[in-house]
Formats: sequence, C-alpha cells, structure tokens
Amino acid sequence: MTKRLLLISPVASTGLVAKDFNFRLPVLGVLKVAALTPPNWHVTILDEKVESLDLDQGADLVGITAMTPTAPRAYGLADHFRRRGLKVVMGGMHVSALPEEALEHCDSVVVGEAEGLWPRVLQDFESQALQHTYRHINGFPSLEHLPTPNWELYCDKRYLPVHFLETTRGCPLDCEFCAVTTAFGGSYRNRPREEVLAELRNLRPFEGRFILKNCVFFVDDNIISNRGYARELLPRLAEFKLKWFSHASMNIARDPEILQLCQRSGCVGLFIGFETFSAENLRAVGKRTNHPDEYVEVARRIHDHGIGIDASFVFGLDADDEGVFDRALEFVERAKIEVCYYSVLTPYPGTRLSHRLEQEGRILTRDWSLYDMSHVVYRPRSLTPDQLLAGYYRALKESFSWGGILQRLWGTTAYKPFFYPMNLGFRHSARALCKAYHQGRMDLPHPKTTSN
Ligand code: B12
Ligand code: SF4
Repeated sequence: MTKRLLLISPVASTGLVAKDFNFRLPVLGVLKVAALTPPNWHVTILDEKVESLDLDQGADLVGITAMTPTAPRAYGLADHFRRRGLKVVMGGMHVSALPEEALEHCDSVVVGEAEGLWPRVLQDFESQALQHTYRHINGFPSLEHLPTPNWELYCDKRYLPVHFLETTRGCPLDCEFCAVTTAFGGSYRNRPREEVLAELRNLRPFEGRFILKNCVFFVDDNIISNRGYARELLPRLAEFKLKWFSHASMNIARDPEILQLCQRSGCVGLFIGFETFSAENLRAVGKRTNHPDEYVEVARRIHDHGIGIDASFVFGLDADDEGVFDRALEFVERAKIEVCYYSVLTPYPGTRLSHRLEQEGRILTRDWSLYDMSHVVYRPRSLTPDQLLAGYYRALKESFSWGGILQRLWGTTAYKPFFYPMNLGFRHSARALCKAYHQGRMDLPHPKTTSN
C-alpha cells in the first residue's frame, strides 16, 4: 500500500536571506531525501518560506530539515505533529550536530547525509522498528549512483528560476567558523562527471523566459576543489548553454586556464570568501587560501573574465577593531564587487569556533533563532556587541544604498541581468533588516543570561 511522506523545510524568522521573496530559492536537501524514497511512498514537500503549512495535513511519516536558525521552528512543528500521533524524523546540518537536542522533539534523527541511511529509516518505520539515531559508521557515503532529484515536486512553488546541483561535497580547510567540514568531511568528494552531466541533461529549462532559462547554482563549497575534475567537467557544460553560479576558493584567480574554462562554460558569478583583511584573523580561522594583499588583484582577474563576484566578509573575528567595516566598504567599492555578503561571526554548533567560544565562556545565548548571522550571539574580543551590530548594519546600509549599488556595478563586465536583480533583492532585505535593527529588534533579548 502507498504510504504518504511529508517533508517540511521550516522558515527562519529573521536573517538577510531567510524568508524574503527575493530569496525564494529551492531547497536541495529535502529534494535529495525525496529522491532516495522508494516508489511505494507518495512524497509531498512543503517549504514554509514560499507556502503555508496546513497543520492538520495528513501523512504517515513526517520528515523535517533544520539549519540552526530554523531549528526552533522545526522543533515546534515536530512537537505539533507528534502531539497529533505522527512519527517525525529530522535531518539536516543543525540536528546532525546536536542529535540529542533534536530527540527531545522527534522520534528519530538522521545524522549527516541521507544517502545510505534513508531507505533503512523507511524500512524500519514500516516494520515499526524506528531507531532513535541513524548515522554512517564508515565515514562519509559514496556520491556514486545518487538518484536524480525530481524537480517536478517543485513545479508549483514559484521559486526563482534556478536549479541547484552538487558536483562535490566536503572541504579540507575546516575554517574555524564553518560547518561544512564537520558535516561533509575533510576531503573533497566528487560525484562521477557523467552522473553530473546526466542530471544536467534531465533539467527542464524555465518556461516563458528569454533570459536565465538554464540557470544553475552548483552548491559545492568550492567548484574548483579538484583541478583535474574541474578541467574535464567545465568544457562539457558548454552543451547546456548554462548561466551558472558557484562558490570558489581564491586559488581560482591564480589559475588562468580554469578561469577561462569557467567563462566559456557560462559562469556568471562566483561566491568568494574574502572573510577578513587581517592576516592574524586568517591564521586564527585557518583560511590558508587567502592573502589580503592579493584581494584587489584577485577581483581584477575574475572580472577580466566577465565573471561577477559575490564577496563574503565576516565581522567580529578576534582581531577585528572598529575599522573593519570601513576596510570592507572601501574594498567593495574599489574592487567593484557585484554583491557584498556581510555576516556577523556566528558559532554554529559542531564548529571549532563553537567549541572554543564555549570553553572561553563567550557564548551569550543558545536561542538558535538568533543564529542568523545578523545578531551578535557571542562576546566579541575587540569590539562590544553594540559596536559590532552597529558596524554590520552600517555596512549593509551603505553597500545596498542606491549610490553604493551604482558605484559597485557601474562599468561591470559581469552579466547584468543576473547582478542587477540580485542587488535589488539584497537591497530589499537589507533595508528590512536595518529597519528592524533601528527599532531595537535585532538586540539580544536577555544578553549574558541565557548560556546554559
Ligand atoms: C545553498 C545554500 C544556501 C542558500 C539556499 C538555502 C536552501 N534553501 O537550501 C541560501 C543562500 C538561501 C542560504 C541561506 C542561508 N544559509 Co546556507 N548554505 C547553502 C549551501 C552552500 C548549500 C546547501 C545545500 O543545498 N547543500 C546540499 C544538500 C544536499 O545538503 P543538506 O541540505 O545538508 O542535505 C543533506 C543532509 O543534511 C540530509 N538532510 C537534510 N535535510 C534532511 C531532512 C531529513 C528528514 C533527512 C532524513 C535528512 C536530511 O540529507 C541531505 C542529503 O544528504 C550550504 C553549505 C553546504 N555545503 O551544504 C550553506 C549552509 C547550509 N548555510 C548556512 C547558513 C548559516 C545560512 C544562513 C543562516 C546564512 C545567512 N547569512 O543568513 C541562511 C539561512 C537561510 C534560512 N533557511 O533561514 C550554513 C548552515 C550552518 C548551520 N549549522 O545551520 C551552511 C552549512 C554554510 C556554512 N558554511 O556553514 N544558504
Ligand atoms: S569557509 Fe569555505 S573554505 Fe572554509 S571550511 Fe568552509 S567551505 Fe571550506
């Protein structure tokens, strides 16, 4: 008999890219879980960011994903469905780091990647033998022969026209603040090239669009992780006439051949983690690929290939002083960065940063809803929380003012139909957040009292 699986992606209440219309982006994690589900199950995915959830909805089993800022909402929903007598399984970055916490709200937790675990969860559920935790015992699962995600499940969601796809998981750098190495492992695992190409072939172009018909976001943390792999994959992308976007390490700017392959295969933009201008900070977080004296040149070389840059900066690292905001602002203007992505340092559970700040007694709150990179949830070393918050919101406001946007985009060689709307989207969210900040809504409710 067919069983019904309801997969839910909960929404976070705040954050720059959390719930805003401009960031109606698809959720790949639950789509991957759906793809791993055997055909005797009927799967529905509900993404609270783009649709409302019927709390009386029927299902045989409920699966809920959670990132840290969505965890409180995810737990609330799990409690609700369990009160209704339904079994709830949780997965995703946050609950994988804190399975014991999650088990207070759900019946079962999938720790880490669903591949290799999910079919067993469903089998156990069907034979009424659901276990509390499912985890990989031999490291990380193989990325070979992954089932193809069924994008039809998203056909009514009115997401922005972009398909998400992975070629790699994992990252060896293990930057202190980043959740990726703990979650996906300290080596790059590449998917077989032919399987990536088959997945691309399976994607349907977005109907009714003149531009951005074949837009793909490779959600890899570093699209050039394995140079040999990238050298062979990139030329093969040409047949799909993609406009693609991804993350890359700064090493890409030192590799003219790869940059050219990116350009020829339709790369419109790269998210680059510049993070900080302080060599001391870079040493402390372990980001070995970055050298601040090269940043302007890195941007120039990427721009020379018509590729736009989404530059990420983290504020509140231990060596940051009050000048950190102006240094970032000056750089993004001078280097004509197409999109600036500022974050307040946030100690996500499971990261080295979280362990260290915990030991140093510097965590101010474990209200996960505030872990959205727009609040200060720890005690910074060289700034006060107020200085950090004020500087962060000033940088956001200035970078996404009309003047700031024009200054950065004027004369850009990057693909404008991609970056102009993206800036408008960020401007909209940044303004809403700045307003909340000026109304005092981004302060911690009870600073220094909630650590437990
Ligand atoms: C693309 C992306 C985004 C996109 C799209 C997010 C989305 N809708 O999915 C955007 C730009 C919107 C975004 C936003 C944010 N992001 Co983001 N994002 C990513 C990125 C690069 C890829 C996500 C992805 O698709 N991964 C691939 C999928 C397959 O992996 P997955 O989702 O983890 O799913 C697997 C398992 O976890 C598990 N699983 C997941 N869910 C479930 C559910 C069940 C029931 C089961 C059984 C299993 C299961 O199975 C899946 C397959 O193996 C990751 C980094 C990374 N490498 O993952 C960061 C990452 C997830 N983001 C992160 C953060 C912090 C944010 C923001 C808070 C940033 C901000 N400044 O606001 C916001 C939060 C948004 C929100 N929901 O409120 C952190 C999360 C840390 C944490 N502990 O939560 C990450 C890990 C980045 C990092 N370097 O630390 N993000
Ligand atoms: S910040 Fe980037 S380079 Fe550093 S560990 Fe995370 S994914 Fe790897």
